[in-house]
Amino acid sequence: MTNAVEATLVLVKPDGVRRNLTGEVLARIERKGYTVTGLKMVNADRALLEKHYEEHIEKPFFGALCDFMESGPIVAVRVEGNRVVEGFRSLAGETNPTAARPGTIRGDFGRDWGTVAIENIVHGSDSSLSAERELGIWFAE
Ligand code: RTP
Ligand code: MG
Repeated sequence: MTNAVEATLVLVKPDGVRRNLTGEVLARIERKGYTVTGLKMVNADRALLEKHYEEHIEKPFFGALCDFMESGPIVAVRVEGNRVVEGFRSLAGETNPTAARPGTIRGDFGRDWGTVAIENIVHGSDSSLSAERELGIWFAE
């Protein structure tokens, strides 16, 4: 497991794009030694989000999460590197910006507004299987 070159999906969510943090996120990814191998700006619709967040469809925050993710453009990034799935989750920090440690993207930049859907700047795939599935959704031909 120490040598496993893989790809992950990173999303700069609408709050990150609105706050001009796209470059900051990309810089942290590149400084860590990962390689950006795909990049696009997307206006997500509900159908795309239902595929992406299929594990959350029954959750009480799902509607608010979709409203948030549809509130502006998203920057979708394909990132490659050794153990990058785990590595990017570590760069991102915990889901809730209050709990996320300083030095992580969410810890440094995430604002805890107490909204139903947590606004936390970035998404990162949570396993290499999820990454393959999600890259197929966001980077479909
Ligand atoms: P992500 O999928 O975006 O990388 O974040 P994650 O794995 O850390 O968190 P996940 O549990 O997959 O939740 C997906 C996104 O939904 C919003 N959320 N709100 N109010 C809440 O309890 C709540 N829980 C999740 C966040 O935007 C979270 O990143
Ligand atoms: Mg997740």
